[in-house]
Amino acid sequence: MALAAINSEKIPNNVHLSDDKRLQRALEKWQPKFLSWWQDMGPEGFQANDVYLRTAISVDRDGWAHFGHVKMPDYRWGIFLSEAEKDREIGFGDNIGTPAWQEVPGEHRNALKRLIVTQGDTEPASVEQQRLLGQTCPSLYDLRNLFQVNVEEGRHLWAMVYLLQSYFGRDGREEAEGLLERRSGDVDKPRILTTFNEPIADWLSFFMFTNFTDKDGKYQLLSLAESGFDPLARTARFMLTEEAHHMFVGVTGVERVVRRTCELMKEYDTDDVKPYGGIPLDLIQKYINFWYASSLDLFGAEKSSNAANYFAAGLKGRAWEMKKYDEHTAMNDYYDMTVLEDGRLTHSDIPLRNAMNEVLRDRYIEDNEKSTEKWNREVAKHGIDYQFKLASKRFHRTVGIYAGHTFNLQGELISQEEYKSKLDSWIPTEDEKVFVRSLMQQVIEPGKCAAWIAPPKKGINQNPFEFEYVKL
Ligand code: BYC
Ligand code: FE
Ligand code: FE
Repeated sequence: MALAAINSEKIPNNVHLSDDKRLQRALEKWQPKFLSWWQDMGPEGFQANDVYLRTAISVDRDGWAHFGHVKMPDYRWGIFLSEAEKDREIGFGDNIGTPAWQEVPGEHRNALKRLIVTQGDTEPASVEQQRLLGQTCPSLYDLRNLFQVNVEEGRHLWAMVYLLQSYFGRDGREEAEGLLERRSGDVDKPRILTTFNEPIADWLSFFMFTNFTDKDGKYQLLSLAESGFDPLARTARFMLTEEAHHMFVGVTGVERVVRRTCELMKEYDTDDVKPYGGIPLDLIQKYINFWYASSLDLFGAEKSSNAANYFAAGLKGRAWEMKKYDEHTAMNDYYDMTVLEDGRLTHSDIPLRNAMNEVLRDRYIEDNEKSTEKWNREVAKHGIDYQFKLASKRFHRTVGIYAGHTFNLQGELISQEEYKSKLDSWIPTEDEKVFVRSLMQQVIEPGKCAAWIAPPKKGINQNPFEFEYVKL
């Protein structure tokens, strides 16, 4: 029933789009531009193949998604907001207890637009970064997961464009165009945040990205889900539903690489599995170091007046603001921050509102500990003595107070010379990236899997691994 109702609309939605002709026209004008961007910058190849994809069709907790084979350009990118909470109030900051905004408050218009544009920019950026990976997929199952992530990031772009076109008038429409014009990695018109301009040239990087970077997405969306601007909060809440699978792809992807490496280590009784077509554990650790540090940057500066203003205004809260905190003004509290003073590390009490980026980053770090524990359990199962570790949050940063200083993996301040001489042992070198890329040979026979990665323990939506996830 739900599916039939939604399929009758050009743009599936639960926002009564057909009642708002002006908005509907604006979105229908943007739609062909999106499709043309998808053709140019979306996945290379496989656009004419049927892919077993999940499509959001409603916001019902059970039954929000429909699974079936569909050609990617025919994917039904829809607009879905979580159900409205009756009489919702702003839960934090200076406007606490006043009704949540259903329209954009004039004094916060620019700040809100900036948040929405920044969020929106990451979605197409990630599709661009991943566009060539189909050529080297390790299995049909992985190929399908890649495309699933890609179409859903496309839907997340739609979600932000809906907010821009619906609530921000003409400059919202201009920003919506801009989201299709910037390009990941482009020198002249790059994407806004650094991580989204990094190349994702191999599947190990893809799994690192969907684990570490999509998880930044989770935490940013959790904080936007608390927003006093109700349409943004409701949009973010529904996006989180889809996000879980993206991180699943990442964490289990790395786990499968680890499993395969451990099998090879056992079989050949060596740590150096390169000659046998595996990725050594310490090289996996170097990929972790790189993508983790880059994703930590995405939380912004440790001390940020932007973040303080967002919180004060009620635009962006902490993750689980209403569920996990008792005090919601953050006015009289401090954050004990490790800062640099006269060339050494010391402590400083930072007014909590100014430390909101850091508070969110801390929740994110805790979440990541769970991924490394999972990978370490896999290593332990094989009776191998090795542990993955997350580097200090000061290591290899390019944003915030630690940027421009040199720290080792433990977060100790070291000289530039020492840093330079050791960096190659901490993050992947060009040669190592070339090696990893050399392993990436396309495998697209149903039920077959590349040799550098173990097959998954189960398939998608109760289907077996051998299922024809992409019809060739
Ligand atoms: N790269 O005061 P600060 C996702 C800039 S991922 C480059 O700390 P703020 C997804 C910053 O713009 C989630 N520049 O800034 C994942 C500022 O510039 P100006 C994306 C950076 O605003 C995978 C200056 O540095 N969502 O969904 O407090 C696949 C000072 O910084 C970076 C959001 O990000 C950087 N990494 O914090 C697909 C949520 N970081 O003003 C999708 C919306 C900072 O001096 N965005 N700068 O020129 C925000 O909440 C904030 O903009 C940020 C930055 C947390 C990102
Ligand atoms: Fe997303
Ligand atoms: Fe995602």
